Amino acid sequence: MAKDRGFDPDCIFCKIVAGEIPAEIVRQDDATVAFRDLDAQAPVHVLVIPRHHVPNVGALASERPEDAVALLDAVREVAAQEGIDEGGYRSVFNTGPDAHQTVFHAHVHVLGGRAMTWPPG
Ligand code: D5M
Repeated sequence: MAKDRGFDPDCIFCKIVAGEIPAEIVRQDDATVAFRDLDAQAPVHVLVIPRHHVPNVGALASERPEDAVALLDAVREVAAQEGIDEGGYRSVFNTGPDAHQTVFHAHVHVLGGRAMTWPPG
């Protein structure tokens, strides 16, 4: 598929959206896909991503605000589905290298199932 603003053939998360590489998908809708993080940092660790390729959540909010809302809605639904909504959960957007962003396709980490500490490292 040709590279366009919505799909980057070199992006691992675009490949998950396209079904080109496997992932344990727990939820999906027209705008988002949610799947388990390969490097889980908590008993529940799900990544929620927009289907459309943008490099980070700020770009998503400015370029596709409707997808940003869908992403937040999906976080709430994943938390309920995973049974972590009552105990509480953390939603993390890493933006840029200093924040330890390693995959430059917008995503939110949804972590739960254990007590979190603050401040984060
Ligand atoms: O988070 C990027 C996250 O993406 C990191 O926690 C590992 C995870 N990851 C990377 N590749 C995969 C695949 N193929 N499946 C599931 N999870 C994956 P960041 O905020 O960029 O550091």
